[in-house]
This record gives sequence, structure tokens and C-alpha cells, in this order.
Amino acid sequence: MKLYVVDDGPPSLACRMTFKLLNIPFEQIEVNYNVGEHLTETYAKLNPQKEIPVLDDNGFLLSEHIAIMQYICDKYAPDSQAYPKDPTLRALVNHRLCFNMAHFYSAIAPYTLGTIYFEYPRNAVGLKRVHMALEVFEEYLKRIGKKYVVADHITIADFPLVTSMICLEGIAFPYDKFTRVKTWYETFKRENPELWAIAEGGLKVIQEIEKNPPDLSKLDHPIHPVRKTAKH
Ligand SMILES: N[C@@H](CCC(=O)N[C@@H](CS)C(=O)NCC(=O)O)C(=O)O
Repeated sequence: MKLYVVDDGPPSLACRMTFKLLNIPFEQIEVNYNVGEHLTETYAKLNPQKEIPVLDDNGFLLSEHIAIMQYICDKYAPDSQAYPKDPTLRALVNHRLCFNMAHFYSAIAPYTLGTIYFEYPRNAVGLKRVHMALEVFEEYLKRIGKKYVVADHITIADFPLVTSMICLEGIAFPYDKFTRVKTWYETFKRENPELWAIAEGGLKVIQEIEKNPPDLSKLDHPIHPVRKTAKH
């Protein structure tokens, strides 16, 4: 089984954490985002969306990190509490996964990675979106009242939320006032060192490129204005 990943990509890191938690062997194939390897027609055969990650399970191709995590659990660890079968718990896991992709990460990614890689400003509207997303996450943690985002144990719902947080930590974004978010994030790091090590690898890359922007001279992006010089 092959997983095509990018080293600082939150969706890729979340998939890798799922493999790690479930102890499932796989071959990790690095895709070079900075030269636009994912934008080639060769890569489009794996994923017509031209996005990373993609899973190739013996010829079965699957993109979208949420679908990949759910598939891995359903196929290779159907009894794992990481993706519980109980309908209410599973609904909450699915909710958190959708919440992250549609609301939380979609506010955080443009403000953090988006402004490192592309000529987009880190402006007040972006900041407000991040604060609003953190407020909502804080509220969900308050309502659920558990150690992790769904239960007192880890589920796959924690992974993408953790990998969104590394984007904030990577640019030294102050999130301390969101006390439940901070506590959950610190608990995750402390109690899951092997899983955290995967996310931390991505965090270190983000911290580095925040200081020294990557060389994107070979990236010809069809949508985004590629940042050719350091800014912030
Ligand atoms: N919807 C995809 C999105 C994954 C994604 O955003 N991947 C980024 C890398 S971290 C990407 O490939 N972006 C394409 C681009 O910027 O050209 C998922 O959830 O897996």
C-alpha cells in the first residue's frame, strides 16, 4: 500500500498518524510540492484533483484525507475505537472531520501556509476567521467535556485537528486564550509521543519555512500567485 504525501501537509500527516496508530505498514512516497510534481499529468492519473495525499491500495486509488483515514480503519482495523462503530460516536468523529476540513483548517490554512507559499496577505479578515474558528472549536470541546475531541481516547478525528494546530504553532500564532484547545493539544502531545512525532516533523518544516520561505522558483501554480520573495 502506497501513500503519496508532502512533508508539511496537514492532510498527509493526519493519514500517516492513522497508519501509525493502527500499526499498518505502508510505503510513503514524497511528492515534491515545491516544484509542482502534483500538478503534472502523471500525478493527475493518481488524483485528478492534483492534490496530496493519495492512497494507492493495490491499484485502488483514493484521495481526500478524510476518506483515506476512514477507509484504512474500515478495511484494516474495523474493531478499532479509533473509528468507533457506535452511531453516535461515529457521527461525532465524522462531524469533527468535516468541521476541520470545512471550517477550522479552511480558516487556518489560508492564514498560515497560504501566506507562506503564495502572495496573499496575513490580514485582519484572515485573522478574524482564525479566531472565529478557534472559538467554535473551544465551544465543541466545552460541550463534549472529554479529554479528546470525541471521547476520552484518541479517535481519527483528533489527527486533522492536531495538524491544523501545527500550522498555528508553526507561525507562533497566540492561541493560549483558547484554554480548552490549548489543553487538548498539549494533552495530545504528552500522551501520544509517537503520533506527535509525525505531526512535529510537519511543525518543524512550517517553523523553518515561516522564517526562510521555500524556493518556489520552479512552481508554476495554475491558481495561486506563487511567492518568489520573503515577506512578513
Ligand atoms: N481535499 C484534499 C486537500 C488536500 C490538500 O489541500 N493538499 C494540499 C497539500 S497540503 C495540496 O495538494 N494542494 C494543491 C495545491 O496547492 O496545488 C484533502 O482533504 O485531502
